[in-house]
Amino acid sequence: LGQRGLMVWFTGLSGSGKSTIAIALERELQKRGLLCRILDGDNIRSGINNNLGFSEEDRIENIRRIAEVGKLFVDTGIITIAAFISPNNALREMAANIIGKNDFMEIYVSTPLEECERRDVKGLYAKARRGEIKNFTGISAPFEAPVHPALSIDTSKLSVEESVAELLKLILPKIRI
Ligand code: GGZ
Repeated sequence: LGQRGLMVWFTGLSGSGKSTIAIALERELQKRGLLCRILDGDNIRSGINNNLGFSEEDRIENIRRIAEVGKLFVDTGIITIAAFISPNNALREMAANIIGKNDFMEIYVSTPLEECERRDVKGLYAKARRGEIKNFTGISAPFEAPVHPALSIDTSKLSVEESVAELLKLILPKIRI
């Protein structure tokens, strides 16, 4: 295959830019002939995890299954990009332990809550403020910032292109065999 597998794990609030950066990163990796795969709400919460909601318990099971599936991809040699809120250190620690810490790179998309709420692309923050969505991360459920992420990306300060350039600097040296 000519590459090593790696889990690039994005954590951050809803609307912080995780998926946007993941897609741009995927494009740049593919341009370099590298095999990669995005795991996100669109392909996980709609399928394998369609029986899960947003209680603490369900978020644990959500992340556990994502990590187990992700491990299969990583062990196949695929650069796997996960974009989930994964709102606390214990959840991300569980994912890292399942995948293996050597193959796990934690990226914090640190865009401030005020900016995520200002964007409110899907109108979810407004709904959460009105009480129409319960346990909404950042509003009525906690988000714990990572302690030692490999990289922090604040999309209110950094463009998508700049963010991807920073990511490539970290990722490319790790996946050469
Ligand atoms: C957080 C929620 C919630 C609640 C629905 N809290 O911006 P989005 O819409 O597309 O991304 C959010 C997504 C979060 O799912 P994750 O699997 O990433 O979360 S976790 O890692 O915590 O399990 C949001 C939508 O689902 N959404 N209700 N209550 N986000």
